Amino acid sequence: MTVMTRRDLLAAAGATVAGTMEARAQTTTDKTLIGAAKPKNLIYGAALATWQTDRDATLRRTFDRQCSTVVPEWEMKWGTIEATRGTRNYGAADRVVSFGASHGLTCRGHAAIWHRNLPKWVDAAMRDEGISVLATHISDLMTHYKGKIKSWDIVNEAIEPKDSQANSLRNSAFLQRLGPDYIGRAFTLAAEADPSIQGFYNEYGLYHNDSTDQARRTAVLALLEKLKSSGVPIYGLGIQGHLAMGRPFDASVFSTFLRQVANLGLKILITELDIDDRSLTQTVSERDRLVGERATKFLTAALSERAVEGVVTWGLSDKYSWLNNSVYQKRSDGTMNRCLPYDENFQTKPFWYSLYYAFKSAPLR
Ligand code: 9MR
Repeated sequence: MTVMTRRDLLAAAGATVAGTMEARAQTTTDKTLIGAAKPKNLIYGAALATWQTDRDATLRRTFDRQCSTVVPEWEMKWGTIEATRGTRNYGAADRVVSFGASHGLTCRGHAAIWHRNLPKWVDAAMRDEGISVLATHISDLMTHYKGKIKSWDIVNEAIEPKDSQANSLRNSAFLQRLGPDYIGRAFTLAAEADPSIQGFYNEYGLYHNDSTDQARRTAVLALLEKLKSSGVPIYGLGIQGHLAMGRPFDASVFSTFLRQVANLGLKILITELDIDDRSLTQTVSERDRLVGERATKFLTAALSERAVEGVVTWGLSDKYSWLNNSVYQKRSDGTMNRCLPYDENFQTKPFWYSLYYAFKSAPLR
């Protein structure tokens, strides 16, 4: 008969406790989005605004548990940082970076050059001084976050086929004042200020199977090809992923596009995923089911492409989505747009499970 010593008993008890704790930790980790994404070397994150995390402990906790990445919704835009020329205010943007750091989250930069949220003075300044206006902004931004932010949306939404300009470039103040080369120059200026960044071209309207998105896919591919062949230091394409239930989606069309981008030697990130359910008139649970189904189709196609490095949703909870916080975007029946993985009470929805199982079944990177 084996007699257990007091030490054996303690060791056995310790092992059991440790084992239970480990099992619990594994279950906890496993049942989170980042717990599903990380073993595949994928990232999962979401956008936030400081006014949201300042007031909402549940939101903070959800970021803490579910994400590896955080993106500022408005804090890093030019209009926030330099509303008045020469007075650069990084206060709010820095708070997003430190929120990330204190919760173990990496911050992505969004967005250096965008035609919206552009301070009024920039247009006239570019007219008079040209590219140096962009150079000052980009190099200050990259230098300020050197060593803190690696993944950057350098140019956002520069394509708009409806503007009828050469190569479908958006008829923005940048195009008008600086000409078409401003896009490549922006990437070069960013890399000069911080050679270690991953510079993304970020764009919406690349996923629906209709002529509008087809025109944008064609134009974006042509732009990316040109940037690559001219040796511009671009790391990847950010595909925003503002999907609409009222528009058609075809996984094979989307997969072909992803492959074409990957073949240029670019990485891809889904940067702003949400699913607008304004066109759906069914019950809430049926709407959620349909949104979840669309998410699964989209995510399965996206994550099957190994150049895709992960997914960022444009928020976590419907409560704070831009689709519920702008009069222009609200559903006409007055109910919440159920566009994100969590509802307004932070209950998970089918969309959450679509993300979870898409990560689980994604090939290893
Ligand atoms: O969600 C953002 C909203 O809170 C801002 O008011 C708006 C203007 O700055 O930008 C929204 O985010 C946009 C993102 O920066 C670029 N792609 C489209 C997003 C939704 O409009």
